[in-house]
Amino acid sequence: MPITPTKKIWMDGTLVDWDKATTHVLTHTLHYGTGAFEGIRAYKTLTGVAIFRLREHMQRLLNSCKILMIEVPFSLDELCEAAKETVRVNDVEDGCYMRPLVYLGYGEMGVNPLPSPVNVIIAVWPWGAYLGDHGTENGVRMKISSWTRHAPNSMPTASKTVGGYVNSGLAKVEALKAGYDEAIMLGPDARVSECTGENLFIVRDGLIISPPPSEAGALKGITQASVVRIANDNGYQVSFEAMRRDDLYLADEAFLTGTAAEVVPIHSVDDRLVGDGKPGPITKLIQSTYASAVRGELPQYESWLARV
Ligand code: PPE
Repeated sequence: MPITPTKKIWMDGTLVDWDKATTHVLTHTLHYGTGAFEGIRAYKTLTGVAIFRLREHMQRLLNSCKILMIEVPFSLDELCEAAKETVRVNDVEDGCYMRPLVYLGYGEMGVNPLPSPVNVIIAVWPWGAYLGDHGTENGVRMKISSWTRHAPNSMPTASKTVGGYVNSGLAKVEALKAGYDEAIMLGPDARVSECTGENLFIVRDGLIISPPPSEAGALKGITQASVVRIANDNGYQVSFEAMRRDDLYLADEAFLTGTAAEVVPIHSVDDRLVGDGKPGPITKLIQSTYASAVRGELPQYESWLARV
C-alpha cells in the first residue's frame, strides 16, 4: 500500500523533515533483521485526535526489544510523549497509522547485534482499510498457507521482530498470487496460529474462540484483547483454545483483528464458506462496537484513548 507522506518524522528525539529521515545503507537491521516495531492507530474523535492504546503498544515495543536484548535509550513515558508530539506536528486531524521502529544503526557489521547503536523512529501517515473497504464490509477470502509459522525456538513469537516478517511476507505473497486476500498460518504442530499481520477468532455455537497467543506462536494482539473486553461487555465469553484447520472450515462466523486491519469478517477459508459467507451477527456487533470505541463514541472505553 503506498505511503502518503506527512511533514515530520521523530528520529532519536528530534523531529526531522519527512524527506530527510534517511539512514545509511550499512544500517545493521537492514542486513540482519534484528529490530522491533509497532503499529498503532490514532483516530479522529469529537474532541480531537486520540491514539488508541498507546501505552500498551509502546510497552510491547519495549518487551520486543528486551527479548532481542536491544537496550532502548528512551523510557515508556518518553516514547508515549514522542508519539503524541509526532501526531501533533503532522496535521493528521482525520487520524493516522503510526509506525514506531527500533533499529540497529550504522557502525558495525557481523551477526552480533550487541555492539550496534540503537536508533528509534516514529512516523505517521494516513492509512485506509488494510484489507480493503470491500473486505471490511463483506469479508475476506483466506487461504491456509503452505508456510509454517515460526517455531517458538526459531523466532521469539512474542516479539514484533523486523526479521520475523519474512515468514509473513512469504505467506502473504502465496495467498495473493493464488487469488486470496490473506493467509492463515499454522504452527509447526499444525495448529492454527494467526494471519500474516492479524490474530484470528472463530464463532461456533455462540462461543467465541481464539488460539492462545503464546502456545499458538502468535503475537499477543492488542486488538485481540480489546475484542475480548468488548465481547464480554456484550455478554459473550471468549475462550482461548487450540484449533485445527477443520475448526475454521466448520465455524459459524470468523473474523480477524489487528491494528492496521481493525476487525474484518472472514468470508471463506480455502474456498469453504464461513457460515453463509456473509458477516455474522456477532462479528458485526464486535466490528461496529470496536469502530465506535476507537473513535471515542463509547465512554466505557475512554481509558483506551490517549489524547494528544
Ligand atoms: N499478528 C501479527 C503477526 C501482527 O503483525 C499483528 C499486527 C497482529 C497479530 C495484531 O496485533 P495488534 O495490532 O496488537 O492487534 N500487525 C501490525 C503490522 C501490519 C503491517 O502490515 O505492518 C499492525 O496491525 O499494525
